[in-house]
Amino acid sequence: MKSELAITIGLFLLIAAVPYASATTSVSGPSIVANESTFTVTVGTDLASVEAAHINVTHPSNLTFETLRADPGGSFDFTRSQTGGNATTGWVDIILAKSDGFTGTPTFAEIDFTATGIGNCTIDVVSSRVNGAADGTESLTVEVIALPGDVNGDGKVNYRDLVGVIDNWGESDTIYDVDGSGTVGYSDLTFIVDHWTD
Ligand SMILES: [Ca+2]
Ligand SMILES: [Ca+2]
Repeated sequence: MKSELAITIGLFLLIAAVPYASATTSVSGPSIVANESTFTVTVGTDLASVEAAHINVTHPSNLTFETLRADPGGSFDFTRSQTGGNATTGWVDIILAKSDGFTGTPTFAEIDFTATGIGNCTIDVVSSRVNGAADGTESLTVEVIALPGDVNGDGKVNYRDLVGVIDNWGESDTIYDVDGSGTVGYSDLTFIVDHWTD
């Protein structure tokens, strides 16, 4: 029994110590969008060789699903997809395959959403199986704001919003970090100028 235990522990340590190739299915897109606007997120993988994939993505109800372009790069021979959901959550399911495999890092899908409610919302790769094995997954959090650059919430983007950025320079407050870079700084000034309303 002792030797069996030693073998078991030894095997466990060996498996734990051996590095394995890990891949991640990711979803990327804008970090901040204006309410009522339509934007695109991209679902991809960093795996360099894909024969078959099955990806399931969910989104909250304050994002309205618009269109799905599965395999936008034409990397696969076989593509099917379905969408569905209920009052609180929608989902997109995609399957892809190629008889002789695809070498490269394919884009699995592009999905268009329209923002229909203010606040943070998360687009989640719930599951991804690539070449028959579970892939790592990531999610994307999008902040839906009433009007991009309107940091004081008066419905206009103007000098007063520039003052808000200047007065909170170097902070990480998401209200004044209008470009979502993580800090309040110069790029927020140019973001406001680019979204100027009066
Ligand atoms: Ca304003
Ligand atoms: Ca910023």
